[in-house]
Amino acid sequence: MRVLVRSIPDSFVDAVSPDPRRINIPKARKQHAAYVKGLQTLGGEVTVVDADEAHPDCVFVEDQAIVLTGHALITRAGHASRRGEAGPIRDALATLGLTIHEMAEPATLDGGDVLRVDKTLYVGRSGRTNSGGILALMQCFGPLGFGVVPVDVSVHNAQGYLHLKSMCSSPVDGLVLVAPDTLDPGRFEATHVIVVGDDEAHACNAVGIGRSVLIPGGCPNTAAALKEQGFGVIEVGTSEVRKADGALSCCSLIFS
Ligand code: CIR
Repeated sequence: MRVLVRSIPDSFVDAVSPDPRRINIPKARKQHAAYVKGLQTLGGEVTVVDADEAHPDCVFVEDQAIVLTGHALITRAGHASRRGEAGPIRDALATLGLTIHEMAEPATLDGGDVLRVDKTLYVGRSGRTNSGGILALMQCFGPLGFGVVPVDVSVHNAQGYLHLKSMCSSPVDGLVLVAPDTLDPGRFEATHVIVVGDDEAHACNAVGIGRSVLIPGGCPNTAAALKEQGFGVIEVGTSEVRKADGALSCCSLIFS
């Protein structure tokens, strides 16, 4: 699997956050390095894009592109301060051989609102992703065989969930993780659907390769549930990205 990540700038302390808390930059970089190492351990071939001091949130590359079956849809981020992050991501993806597609104003979409489960793309209609962004997603990936299913995330935005994938993720094929009291887990057709515990809600956002998953450290019940269902588990610290409303999936684009 290919993995694209971006380094953390010193300006990460100024990342967009509804609840600004002091980010420890050396600790954030250490956690990021462990994340990258975890994905390499699982066989990921990692490309690192340089940090951009002018864009404090640039580590969150997931929001900048949807990458599937050799095609990359470069998004137009929902938060204006993040729109300048896209150029180097587009260039890196083009260099890796992907066919590039783009969306135009007034469309907005954050990759954190797009959950792929097999050939279905669930897309959150959120404070970041609008109808134009959803239409652009349909126009790009519909002809490539994907169904697009909008999900209203606005009510969950009010609960503090920024994106659709703040509440759920599908770190590897056949597995969906869901935060408690959010989405109906029954709506996802996957062999393994796990609703994580109340005190581990943030473990609903995970990444993985093959049959192994990276989850936030300190979530023993989620780790046990995954292991019980046959998945390998690597725990990584997420305290610093969480201060910026981020999670594990936000920090990479993973594609074959
Ligand atoms: C933002 O507000 O845009 C960033 N501080 C957090 C983005 C997190 N991205 C993601 O969940 N995909």
